[in-house]
Amino acid sequence: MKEEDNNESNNKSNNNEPQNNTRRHFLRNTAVTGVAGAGLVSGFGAASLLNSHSAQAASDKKGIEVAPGELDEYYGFWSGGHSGEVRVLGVPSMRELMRIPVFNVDSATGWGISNESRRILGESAKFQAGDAHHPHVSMTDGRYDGKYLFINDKANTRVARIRLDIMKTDKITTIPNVQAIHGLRLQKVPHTKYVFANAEFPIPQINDGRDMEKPENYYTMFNAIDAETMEVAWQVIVDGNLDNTDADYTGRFVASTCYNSEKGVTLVETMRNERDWVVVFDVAAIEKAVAAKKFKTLGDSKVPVVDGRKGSELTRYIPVPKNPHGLNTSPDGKYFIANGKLSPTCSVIAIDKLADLFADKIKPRDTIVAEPELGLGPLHTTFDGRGNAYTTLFIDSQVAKWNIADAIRHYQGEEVNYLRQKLDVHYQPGHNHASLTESRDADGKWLVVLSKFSKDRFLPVGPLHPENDQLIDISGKEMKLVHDGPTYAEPHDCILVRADQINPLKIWKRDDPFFAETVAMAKEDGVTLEGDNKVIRDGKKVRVYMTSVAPTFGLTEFKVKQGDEVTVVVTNLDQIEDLTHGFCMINHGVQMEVSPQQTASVTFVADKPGVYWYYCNWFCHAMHMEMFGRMLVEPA
Ligand code: RUQ
Ligand code: CUA
Ligand code: CA
Repeated sequence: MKEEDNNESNNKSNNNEPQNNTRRHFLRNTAVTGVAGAGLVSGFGAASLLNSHSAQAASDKKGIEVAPGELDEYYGFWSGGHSGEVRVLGVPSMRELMRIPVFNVDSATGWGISNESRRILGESAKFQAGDAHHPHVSMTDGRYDGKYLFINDKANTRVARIRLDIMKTDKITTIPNVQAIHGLRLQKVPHTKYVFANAEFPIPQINDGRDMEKPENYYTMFNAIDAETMEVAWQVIVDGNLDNTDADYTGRFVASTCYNSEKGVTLVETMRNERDWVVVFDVAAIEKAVAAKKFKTLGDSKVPVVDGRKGSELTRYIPVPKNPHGLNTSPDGKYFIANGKLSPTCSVIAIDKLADLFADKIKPRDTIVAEPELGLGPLHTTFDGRGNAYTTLFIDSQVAKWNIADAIRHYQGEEVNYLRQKLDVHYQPGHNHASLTESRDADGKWLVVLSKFSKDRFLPVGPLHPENDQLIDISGKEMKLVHDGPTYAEPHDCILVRADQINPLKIWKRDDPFFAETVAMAKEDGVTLEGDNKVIRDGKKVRVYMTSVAPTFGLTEFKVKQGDEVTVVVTNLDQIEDLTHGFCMINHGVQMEVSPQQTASVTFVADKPGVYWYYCNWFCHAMHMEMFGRMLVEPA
């Protein structure tokens, strides 16, 4: 088989595996037989295991070369999965431009260490881990407006907002009375008023020890967060669980997949039903119910909770096969597409039929206008703006390109082939994402496929392998793989935004709200941050204010007493782009970034007597090594 030849040639340098034991076959066989062996999946026959797909076309470099000094056409924002961060890449070069710490602790910038970051983390600063899945850029009238990027933390049930002018996290909200925010999307029209967030796991309500052995009493909720205040606006109780979500282009409807209609608490139980569902939320009706005070609250939370379980006027449940995963809105605003995962199909829901569904003029399944069969393990679908959809097939390790209009004609009984192409990827793709695909501007140029496994593709780096983010040119008739990009755990998802849609600042503004509380503290101490170098004692608390101008700190020594709680505030007076200083207090686990015109602060206890050097740890000057000072800690 051609495919094995292909893999074998990739294998040569690092192992002698027999041909039929390639990673691709191993994963595909275990994934399918593992499930089918339990007798739970129909339609995944042995024949489909033996299908060979055509060999991967040789990598075609044309079009991705972005020469030194040249800029990329797109910003890509990558989630960092359980690394907890967000990464900024240039596309098509796939060069990593920046990392934005969010739910993690970051040694370089001091995220999770500095006072400014800890204020933003709030109560959840006690967590040093997170699981960031779905990055999405705020929109106005269905187009990216470049203001914010929102992202979920599945691990600790949080939603964060990143300001795209400074590329820093500026708000983090913990969602009450639910567990594991997974699917996250934004209202597209008229603008991003709400961030919609699916809480995945049903739990007892209230979760205080009651009903633990009664999973039938558990439930989960769909959440809307006000994008400006980042407060939870309302929550909707649902049946089953919630996986992924997306919004329409009218502002009225949002749809979420549910893979656990069974309300199972084990894997096997979640696969019992041949169909689960897509739940559609009527945002306008929910807002009306909340305004009319038709809600309850749960526990200490004041968030309005409305009931969207089956029979509610606020939701409709559309049965789809089986354990569906991704939910994607086509950029023409016509369709919600639910990806079947354990079914080889995608279900295409006509959004213009939903008003009739809510008016009870039609039945839930009447909204389905196509259910194309694409291959094994459809997870996520993306679009080129020319009527084609691209669906990742996790088990087949392929991307299937298909035509939506043809799939609809086929569903109506016409003999038409909706499949355009299947392209091998390496291996096990989760999300894929085409340029501008979540907006009206979907331009069909680039497709990023986030492959979960990379065996045989890169130099080996120990048992832990990188993932493989592959870049595919979709501008022509055929998809062409043009680049492999190894990445660290675990880009779940990414979003590609045109470079002109993002407008970052080059140096900080002195009145930036990011450090406004620190500025207010200085004001109370009578300190002018833009010039003063002062030590203020306040009982056992000591505040040390200093400036930094390359290559010196305004204070080259300060004295405290053993046991003092010391807050060091550094203001970078340099006005030159790219002249970042750092502050590191040796043997105190303290360091942070101080970029041009930024004020940053950090608090620690001077618990050991003696001399402690501090130094600048961002390279700033020929005399950067000499940018230091001493903290003298007098014994108690
Ligand atoms: S969904 S597993 Cu993005 Cu595929 Cu989180
Ligand atoms: Cu300042 Cu290095
Ligand atoms: Ca199920």
